[in-house]
Amino acid sequence: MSIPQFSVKSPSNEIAEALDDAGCVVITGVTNANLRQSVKEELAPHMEKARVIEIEKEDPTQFYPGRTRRVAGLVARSPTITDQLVVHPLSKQCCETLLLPNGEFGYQLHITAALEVGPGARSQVLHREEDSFTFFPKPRPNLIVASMWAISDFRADNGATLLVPGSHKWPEDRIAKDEEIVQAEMPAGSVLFWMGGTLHGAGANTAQDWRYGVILTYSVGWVRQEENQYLNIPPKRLAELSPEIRQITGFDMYRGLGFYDPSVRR
Ligand SMILES: O=C(O)CCC(=O)C(=O)O
Repeated sequence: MSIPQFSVKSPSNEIAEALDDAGCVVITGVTNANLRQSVKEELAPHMEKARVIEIEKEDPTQFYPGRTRRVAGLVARSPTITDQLVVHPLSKQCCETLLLPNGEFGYQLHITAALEVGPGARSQVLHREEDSFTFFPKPRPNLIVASMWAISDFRADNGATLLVPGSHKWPEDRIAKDEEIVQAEMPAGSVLFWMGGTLHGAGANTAQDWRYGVILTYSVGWVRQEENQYLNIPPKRLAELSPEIRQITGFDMYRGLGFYDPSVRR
């Protein structure tokens, strides 16, 4: 099975249907060079400080491979990502189609991170975004939609994401064969969506350039978010957010979940 490919002009309901069916889709031509440059500039001071484990010192059992860099807390750190990617119409369409049936009162931002894969990095172990929700037997209900925004080109040799299309519908005991693993090669400006149940991981980088992506994942509004937005978004930044962003980052109630007393928080 391959990854269905679309352009930004394709009808978004067809994109969401293909995502449901194959568990992953690539859409090209979604962001322009100015937006990508703004993302890089806003995150550069944080990326420079991010710890990179040298290959010689890396532990092969670690989830994050050596020679990779990761910066979270993107709502606090990047206005461009917050305003233009977090609530992008394509993401909203995919979440509305695939998450709202399992949580009609809304969905929320689950993880934000900028991910760079450097020359020499090994591939990451294949995993599912929904692996924290062990309560549900596999295949689990749709709980998460994930996106990876290509800030650089994603090529087979520089660590483009590995995916196993269709694996979001697999039973517990099915293991991916090598020939079932494909790579999401896509030019800068594209976005890859995949389902929380789809096996995936960063590819190995055998090239000379760093692969740069921004991962934004979304979950149904009644589960705990993987990234703690209440700590990663300081009050000063929270006060700047639009009602829509505030809601999607999880600061509004989901029915009775998450109620608070405004007189306590100053
Ligand atoms: O970097 C990638 O392509 C995938 C990253 C990923 O799945 C993760 O870090 O959880």
